[in-house]
Amino acid sequence: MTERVYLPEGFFLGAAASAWQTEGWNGKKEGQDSFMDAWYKGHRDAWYEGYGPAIATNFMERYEEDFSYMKEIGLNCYRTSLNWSRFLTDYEEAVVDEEYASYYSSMIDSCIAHGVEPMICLEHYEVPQALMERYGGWNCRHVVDLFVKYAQRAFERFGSRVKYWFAFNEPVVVQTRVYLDGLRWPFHQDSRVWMQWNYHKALATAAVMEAYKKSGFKGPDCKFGTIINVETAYARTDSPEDMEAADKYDLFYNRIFLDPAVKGAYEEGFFDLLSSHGILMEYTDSDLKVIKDNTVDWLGINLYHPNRVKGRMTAIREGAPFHPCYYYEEFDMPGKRMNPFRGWEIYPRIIYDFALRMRDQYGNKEWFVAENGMGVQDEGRYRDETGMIQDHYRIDFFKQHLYWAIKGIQEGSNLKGYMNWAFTDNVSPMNAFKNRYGLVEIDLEHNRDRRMKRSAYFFKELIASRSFSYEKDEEYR
Ligand code: BGP
Repeated sequence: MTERVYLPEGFFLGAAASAWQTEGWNGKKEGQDSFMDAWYKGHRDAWYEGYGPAIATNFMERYEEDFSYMKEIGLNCYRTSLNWSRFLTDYEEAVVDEEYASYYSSMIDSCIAHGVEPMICLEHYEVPQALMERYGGWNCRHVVDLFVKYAQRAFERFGSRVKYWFAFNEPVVVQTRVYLDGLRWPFHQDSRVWMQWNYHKALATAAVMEAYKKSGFKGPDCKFGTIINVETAYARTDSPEDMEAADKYDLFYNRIFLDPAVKGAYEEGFFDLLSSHGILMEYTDSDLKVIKDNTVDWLGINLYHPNRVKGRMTAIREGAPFHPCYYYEEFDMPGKRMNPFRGWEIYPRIIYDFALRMRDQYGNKEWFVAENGMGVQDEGRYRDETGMIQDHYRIDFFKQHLYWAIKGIQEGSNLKGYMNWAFTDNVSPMNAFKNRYGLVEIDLEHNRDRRMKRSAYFFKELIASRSFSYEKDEEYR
C-alpha cells in the first residue's frame, strides 16, 4: 500500500559534513595538523586507496558551487565544523589564523546568501595534534580551558552570523577507537585514559555552553548543543541477562554523554562502578557543578544502525584492561537487513525508538537527527546513460527513516528536523571515498567534479512538496 506522508510544520531538512572531511589542506601551516591529519600521515596504508583529508572534496575552493547545489535542492541548513587545529596558530593564547578565518568567514556568508542556515560544530575529531603531543589531548584538564578559549574566539568572529553551535560531533568516538579498542593509530591502549577523555569532553561541552551564555552572542533564537552518536542497543531477548547487557552497553556508550549533556549529571552509582573497574577519572566538585549548571538547549543525534547484544557467555580474563564488553557480547541476529558495503544493519525504527526515549527519559528535550545516511561502494555502476547515479536504495533508506521519525513526532517527541550524512560524497575515517554517502557525487576521475544524484532530486521534491510517497510492504506473499 502506498501512502502520502507529510512533514510536520517547521520540520527542517538539511545535510551535514565536517571541516576535515571536505576542506583540504590549502594554506595549512606547519604545526596545524589535526589528530585526523596526523593519523593519515602516520598510517596512510590504512586509508582506502591512499585518499584522506589532504584534498578531500576541495571544499575550500569549491564551496560556492556546493552552496548553489544546496540552494537548488532547497536545503534549510548545512552543518559543518570549524577546524580548531587550523583556526588558531597558537592554541594556548588562542591566536586566530587570519587566513583561515577569512576563508571561513566568506564561506559562512556564502552559505547564508544561498538561503542555507549554517550550523557549526566546534570539534569533529579535529583536536590539534600539537595538543595530543603536548598533553595527550583530552586526557588533560588544561585542554578543556584551551577549548573554551578557542570557542570564545569562534563566537567573537562568527557569533553574529551563526545561530546554532555545537560542542562536539560524536564525542565518544576517537578515544573509543584509539584508547579503548586500540584499532587506530597511534596504537596505545588505556581504558582509564578512555574514561578521562569521556569526562573532559562532557565537561568541555558544559564549559563552552557557559562561555556562550556569557559571550553576548546568544540571542533568543540561538541554540547550543552537542551531537551524540547514539548506538541504540537492543537486547537479544527479554531475559534479565540480555536486558542487563543492553543497559550497560547503553550506559557506557550513550548515557555517558547523554546524561551530563541533558540532565547535568551522571547516573547514581556510576562513579562507584567506574571505581570498581579501576577507571574512575580525575574530577573536581566544581567541574561537576559546571556540568550541572550548563545543560544544552538541544541535541543533535547521529543515528545509523542498531546494536544488538546479549549477556556474556564467556568469562573475561582476570586482569584484562576494562572494556564495557565485560557486560555484553555482540549478537549477530539471523535475518537482519544489512547494508553490505558499510557492514551496518538497516533498522529504520531506531529513530522512532530513540524519539520515544527522548520523550520519556530526557524530559522531552528538543532534538534533531543530525546524521543518517547510507554509505555505498562503487556507485558508478548505478549511473544511467545521462551520467546520473540512480541511487534508489538511498531514497528508500531516507523514506523509511523519515517515516519512523514522523511517527515519533506524532507520538509527542520534540524532534525538529532531519539531516542527511552527507551533502557531497566525502572522506570517511580510513574508508576515505570508499563508501559514498552524498546527495551530490564527487567524481574523483574528473577533477572532483560535482553532479547531483537521483537522491538529490528526491530531497528537492521532498522539500518543495513537504511530503513523500511511502510504500508499506505489508503484503503476506
Ligand atoms: C559518523 C561521523 C561522520 C561520518 C559518518 C559515516 O560517525 O560523524 O564523520 O564519517 O559517521 O561513517 P563512516 O564515514 O565511517 O562510513
